[in-house]
Amino acid sequence: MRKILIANRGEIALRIIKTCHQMGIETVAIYSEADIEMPYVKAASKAVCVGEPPVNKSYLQSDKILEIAKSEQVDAIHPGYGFLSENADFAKSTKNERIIFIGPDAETIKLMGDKIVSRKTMEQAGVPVVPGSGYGLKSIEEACILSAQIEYPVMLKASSGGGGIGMVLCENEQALIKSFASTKSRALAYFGSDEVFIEKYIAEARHVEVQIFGDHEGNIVHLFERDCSIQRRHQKVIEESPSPFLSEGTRRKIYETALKAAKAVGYTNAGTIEFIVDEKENFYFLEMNTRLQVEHPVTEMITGVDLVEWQILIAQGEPLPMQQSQIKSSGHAMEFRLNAEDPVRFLPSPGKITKLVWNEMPGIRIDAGYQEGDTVTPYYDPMIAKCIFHGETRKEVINAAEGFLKNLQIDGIKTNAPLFLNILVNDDFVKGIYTTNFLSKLR
Ligand code: MV4
Repeated sequence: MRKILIANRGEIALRIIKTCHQMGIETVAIYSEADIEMPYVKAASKAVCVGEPPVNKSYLQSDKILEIAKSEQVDAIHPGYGFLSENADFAKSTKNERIIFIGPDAETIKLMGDKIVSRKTMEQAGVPVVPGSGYGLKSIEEACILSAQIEYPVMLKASSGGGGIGMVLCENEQALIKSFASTKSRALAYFGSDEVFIEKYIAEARHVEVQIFGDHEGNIVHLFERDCSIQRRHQKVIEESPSPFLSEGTRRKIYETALKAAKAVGYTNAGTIEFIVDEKENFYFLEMNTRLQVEHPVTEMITGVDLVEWQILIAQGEPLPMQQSQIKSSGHAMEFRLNAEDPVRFLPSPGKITKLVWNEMPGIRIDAGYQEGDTVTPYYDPMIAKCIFHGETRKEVINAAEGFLKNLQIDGIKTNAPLFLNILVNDDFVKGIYTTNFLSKLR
């Protein structure tokens, strides 16, 4: 490849540009009118304005982005995460223009985007799924009968949802009846389909995901797991690898299962298989993310692999650069998503970053989308940087993170750094004892 268009913004656009330039590949950035001063725009070989600030007028304008890709004569488009990254139609129209979409093929994106179809596909492949309806519910009566069989609590999920959007926890029949119609109409408004299904709710669980890669010769490898149980309202806050909770036996089994899942669909490029793990270490497939994820640096820190480089090599038809036995996990890594947000009310806090100073040190990686003097606008995700720490042990990583965050200077905007410092001194967190409910209970 000679030239790649990055259909994204902020830290991930900058992250992709860095690898492209290391590989001698030219880059074309796109930017909205609100992003003209952003570091990634300056870092790219060339930048083209894609429209007005709102995402519907800029980063989601697939036709306009394709037009830019064609007129700039790029060989490929890297979609990053969010925006068009899991849009099967976009992947397909890119291919129709004979431009490479850096990701899996459109059919796989579509299959995994339908949570009922992906569940069924995995079940047939012998991958454990959570007990549930397994098909779209026709009526509230059907939902009640099945939920009584499965036993409450249950989760009502939109088949076209994902990532926590369009799902409701129902503790009993009354709650299910109350949520049924509103969940359906919300799903229709958000995703264009009102299909919903139910699953037994796995309580006090861990959210563990396995990074996998597939090439066009049918080889699949895993790059270990990430524990993403520390979330608030389905927004991940901290991710780490290895998971402090999994036993070696379960860990081996979860990798094998992830490989089985990826092989079942002939997966190519980077993907993540999400599992929910209960107290007894039973694990179940939840969904597959067909993109590079926000938390990919955790995997890069423990393996030394450049995931974006692998994505580009595979997209241009090369085999996986390493066999499974050559991929090693070393030490421990933890990522903190630094957001422009009010630490008390958890609401976005846009504004001008008047000061942004941190201490560079070995074992610390900062993937920032902004520099001192930049403005965080209200149009996009409020994440300003990812702080990733790597060390020999989990304890070492926790100490490094605490030292770093105490000395981090940010003025002009509020951030969630105080929340991180709270978490880092929490006994249960330090012991590695936490579930998806951790933040809702933290005081
Ligand atoms: C679940 C679950 C428990 N049981 N499904 C959230 C993200 C999406 N990928 C799937 N998610 C979940 N699905 C069943 N059947 C738990 C989660 C979940 C979660 C739920 C509530 C609060 C925080 C959570 C964090 C991670 C996963």
